[in-house]
Amino acid sequence: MIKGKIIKSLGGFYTIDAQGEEFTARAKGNFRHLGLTPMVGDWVNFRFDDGPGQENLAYIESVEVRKNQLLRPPVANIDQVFILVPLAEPSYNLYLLDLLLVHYAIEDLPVRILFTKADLNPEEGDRLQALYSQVGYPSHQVNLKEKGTKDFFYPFLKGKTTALAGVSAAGKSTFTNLYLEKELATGSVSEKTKRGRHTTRHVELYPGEDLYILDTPGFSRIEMDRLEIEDPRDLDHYFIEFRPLEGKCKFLDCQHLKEPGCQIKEGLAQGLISESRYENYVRMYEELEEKEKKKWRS
Ligand SMILES: Nc1nc2c(ncn2[C@@H]2O[C@H](COP(=O)(O)OP(=O)(O)OP(=O)(O)O)[C@@H](O)[C@H]2O)c(=O)[nH]1
Ligand SMILES: [Mg+2]
Ligand SMILES: [Zn+2]
Repeated sequence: MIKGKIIKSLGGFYTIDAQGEEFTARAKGNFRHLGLTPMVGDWVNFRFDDGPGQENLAYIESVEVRKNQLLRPPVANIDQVFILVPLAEPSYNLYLLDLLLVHYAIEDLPVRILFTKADLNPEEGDRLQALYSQVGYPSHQVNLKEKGTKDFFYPFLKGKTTALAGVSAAGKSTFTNLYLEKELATGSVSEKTKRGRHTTRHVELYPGEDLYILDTPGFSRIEMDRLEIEDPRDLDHYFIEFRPLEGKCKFLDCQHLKEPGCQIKEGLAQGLISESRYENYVRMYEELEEKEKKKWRS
């Protein structure tokens, strides 16, 4: 039996990276009635079918227990997420960034923020890197086309499986390409809109030197249903800079909106909490409330 990692899944065929080589495999029928479908990111054990004419096809015999499992995109065993936020072309959207940060806080995944295309907008790069570092996220501004970028990020990637997230044209495939031998397709915003689609169209895990990177298609819509929160009152916990103030407001059930004696609003007044982060908290809170109301109406 050989152990490897599924890096691609297409029409019932799995591509497995093992011992520096790629193998194509099918899953044994017995998985289906166990309700278990192998997925990208799974560590699996497989063997070759030695029947006549089957020499090159492998069979997955077992799937190892998953450390975690994401739904969108469907992938297992992610160690960390890099959120790529373009500083220009297209211009950034901090609401979307804060939404993603809540999403990954719920998933309990470590996040690093890369403000890309810093060469096109260095002033905003400085401001946003400082803002999100103060919130508590490791943040960088980077020109992905600059020599040195590869070596700079390598220590953060080594030994890990890293998922990339971000809108179309954020630079996810450009970043992935730094660590691969083969070259992935990349494209400018205008090329993308002309063709009306994203350059990357499927989810694939790429093996590099002691690392895996998940390149994903960018999303262009802000999807509130991405948030797996039922009760808007749980939202504050996922704004990580609010956590030290948890339980310190005058009212125990303070939602930090209009209540007196609110420590979050106090922090805002003192400049400890950023205005855009607070505004996005309120906007998310209201959208969650709206979602809840709709649920009761239907
Ligand atoms: N000037 C500049 N251009 C960059 C930088 N990073 C990426 N680009 C360019 O931005 C364009 C989009 O990059 P991609 O890597 O295709 O973006 P993507 O996130 O993979 O996009 P999708 O596959 O559509 O989700 C390409 O033309 C890149 O060459 C950067 O730091 N500076
Ligand atoms: Mg891409
Ligand atoms: Zn409060």
